Amino acid sequence: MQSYSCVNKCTWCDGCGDYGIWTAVKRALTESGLAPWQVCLCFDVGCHGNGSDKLQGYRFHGLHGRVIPFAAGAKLANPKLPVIAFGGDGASFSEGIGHLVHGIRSDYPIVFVLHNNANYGLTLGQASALTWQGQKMNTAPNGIPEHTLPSMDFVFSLEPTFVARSFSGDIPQMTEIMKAALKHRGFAFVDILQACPTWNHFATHEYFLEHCYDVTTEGHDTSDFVKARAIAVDTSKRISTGILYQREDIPDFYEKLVPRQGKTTTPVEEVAITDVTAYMKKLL
Ligand SMILES: Cc1ncc(C[n+]2csc(CCOP(=O)(O)OP(=O)(O)O)c2C)c(N)n1
Repeated sequence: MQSYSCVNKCTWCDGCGDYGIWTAVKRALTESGLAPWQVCLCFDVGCHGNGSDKLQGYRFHGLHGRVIPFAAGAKLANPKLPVIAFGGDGASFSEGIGHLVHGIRSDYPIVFVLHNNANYGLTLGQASALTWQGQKMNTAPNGIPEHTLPSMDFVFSLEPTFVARSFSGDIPQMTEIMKAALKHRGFAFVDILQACPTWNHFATHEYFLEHCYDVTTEGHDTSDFVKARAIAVDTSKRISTGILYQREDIPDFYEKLVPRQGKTTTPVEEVAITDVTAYMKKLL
């Protein structure tokens, strides 16, 4: 099969978690039997977004905070196409938080991979909504006064159908999660806790190694919403990773669209040149 490898060199900092995530994405796509011409990869603006030209595939690098709308648009136009959207925590929980809300509640059938380095990396380490309260960051030398946004509680409040978490140092686990997310019926929220050795000196690679545990080793039931939410939210002593919650029994957004019922073609296949002259004449 054609490879996802690309001649362009990565420009991320040494030790950046983006290397691990980028590797897992390529592995997951390859192991899913998908060639680069069979996928659509959508990137937000940020350090992670600079990976958009470091792998093969149909790729789209859009505006900051807007990756979910354009990924969802691509998917709804061509539902046969696997679509992955990549976004940073800065973009996804501030500029683009409205899109995240509606992406989850609408259950658009796409995979969303959160590059969660708990800061605005590309613009040199400002605090994001997910930076731990009190951490000294660029433009916040005394620590930010706001409390940290409880991202997982927020995601669960939107009644998601797939929630998973991993960390950028665990390539095998990220690969398996992404493969499962690609098969998921609706919106798959994949939170990757990402090492950022340049700007994030609190949630480091070593910290994740010490605190993360795989829920499959404890027989976690992924259909248990209450338990999944509880172990996703409480990271005070240890951090649960793996697929935390999944349900496959409800139709996704596209499947629920009344005008699409019974159609065997996709919207892109229905695009045709239409002569509107008669219609325009009627209007004038
Ligand atoms: C609407 C808008 N706001 C702000 C910016 C400036 N900007 C570009 S990248 C970036 C930081 C991105 O941080 P994050 O989304 O967390 O991704 P990371 O770089 O950490 O991967 C910012 C603030 C922009 N380009 N557009």
